Parts: sequence; structure tokens; C-alpha cells
Amino acid sequence: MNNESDYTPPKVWTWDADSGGTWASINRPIAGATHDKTLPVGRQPLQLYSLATPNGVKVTILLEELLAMGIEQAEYDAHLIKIGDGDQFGSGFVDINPNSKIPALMDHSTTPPTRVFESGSILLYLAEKHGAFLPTDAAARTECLNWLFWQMGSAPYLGGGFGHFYAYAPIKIEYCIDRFTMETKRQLDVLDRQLANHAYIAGDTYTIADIAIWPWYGQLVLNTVYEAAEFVDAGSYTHVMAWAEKIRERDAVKRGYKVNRTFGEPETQLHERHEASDFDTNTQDKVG
Ligand SMILES: N[C@@H](CCC(=O)N[C@@H](CS)C(=O)NCC(=O)O)C(=O)O
Repeated sequence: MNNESDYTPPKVWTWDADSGGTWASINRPIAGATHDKTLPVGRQPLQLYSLATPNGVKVTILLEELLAMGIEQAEYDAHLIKIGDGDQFGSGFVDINPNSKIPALMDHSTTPPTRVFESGSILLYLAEKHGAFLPTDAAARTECLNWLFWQMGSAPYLGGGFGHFYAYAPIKIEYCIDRFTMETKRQLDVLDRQLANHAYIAGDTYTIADIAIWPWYGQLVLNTVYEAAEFVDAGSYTHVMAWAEKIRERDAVKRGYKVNRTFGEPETQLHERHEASDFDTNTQDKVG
């Protein structure tokens, strides 16, 4: 490994807005809104403001799963938030999520409407509200939440660490790629050992733990994030791979995957979803 570096940290860090990398134009060291913008509100009980990144896809998969069970109260409008254009810093969005990150949800079926941010909180809110994908037995519920919170704590090493330095950073830094590949592979091994003895992450049933974990770790091994499956030797995690393939086959997962998606094949892109028929009529291969 090359240990050379000509960088010495200054006494006090200052913001260099041109530090480079794929997301340099939206990264800032301060919170809050940069501009006034009212968010659109559709006619459905739930208003989702999102983008089809792994964190966004968690919520659209759960909503499609709830709808597939016949739960009409899970009907939603999914509005597109273009994070590359800075939509997450508009005043209306910041009112819902002061952390300026997708996904963000407003539940208009409550008085007053309830704001929900952080994907884990949104999954828990919706699962509790509709009594689905979260076991009611105390021990099984705790095991499901163990894995939900595991995902919330672990995925930043995969996304912000591994994904950033492997796919997005302006230079390939061996130290950073080594450090986060090591941790990502350790996490895949945690999942592989759990899935060796369980059909789903938290036991015998499909829960919000699977819905939280699949968009990150399932997509990593299926090579639909970061194009890194070969690099992390995804095929060696046989139980994770089998689980990821099984979940990919679910109709609700196939639908949720397309919502607020602005990249990939045109037939996989449904920029906004306002009703179920949008999947038949409004994907980019039909309207683009
Ligand atoms: N812990 C948050 C993370 C959300 C997150 O990082 N969202 C990213 C997209 S995956 C985002 O909105 N980034 C925009 C930005 O950082 O300005 C969650 O799970 O909801």
C-alpha cells in the first residue's frame, strides 16, 4: 500500500466547496433550507417525497407490499426529490425532514398530518399502523427490530464508506477502499451466517427487517448498486444470494423498485407514482 500523503490537517477545518467527487455539489457542512419551495400534495392518504436509492426503495417496497395485502390506507403519492439538484434543501422538504435526506413521509390520514423521517422510522411507523410485516409476539418483534436497527447502523459503512470510496470518490484511495471493503464483507458474512439457518433475516417470516436490508445488501450481491458484486466476491455469500434472489421475485418488490427511479432501463423508471395504474401507463418506456 502507498503510505505517501502530502496532506496535513489544518488547526481548524474550513469548507472547500470544490472538494470533488460525484456528490460534491450538494454536500454542505450546514443544515437548513437553501430556498423556499412548497411541496406538492396529492390525493392519497400518504405523501412520500423520495428517490429510488436503497433508502428510498425500502419505503416503496413496504407500501407496495401493504397494498398487495389489500390495505387501502397504504395508498400513496410518491413525489420525486432530485437530490442531485438539491430538492432536499427546499423549505417544504426541510419542514418534514430537518436532516434533508430522502425518504420523507407525511401521513395525511391523521389530524394534524404526521411527519415521518429516517427510513427505519418510516418502516416501523407503517408496519405498526397497518399491523403487518412486524411480528406481534414480543420475542419475534424484538428480533425483527434487532435487524432493522442493525441495518440502520451498518449500511452507512456500505453506502457512505464502501460505496463512496469505491464508486464515487474522485480518486481511488487504497486505504479507504480496504477499510470499508473489510467491513462490508464482514457485514455480508454476518447476514450469510444468519440466513444459513433462517428463511428470512429475522426468522421464518418476511418482515420489515428484510425490507430494510434487501435494498442495500441484496442489491449489492445482485450487482444493482456500485457494480461491485465481483469485487466483494458476492457469489461466495451463498445464503445472502439465495435470499436476495427470492426477494427480488416478489411482485411488490418489483413494483417498489421502480418508484421514483430516474436511472436504469426506461421500463424500470416510474418517476412519480400517484395510483396503481401508473405502473402500466407511466414508466419511462411509455412516456419518455
Ligand atoms: N439514515 C437515513 C439516510 C438517508 C440518506 O442518506 N438519504 C440520501 C439518499 S440515499 C440522501 O437523501 N442524500 C442527500 C444528501 O445527502 O444531501 C435514512 O435511512 O433515511
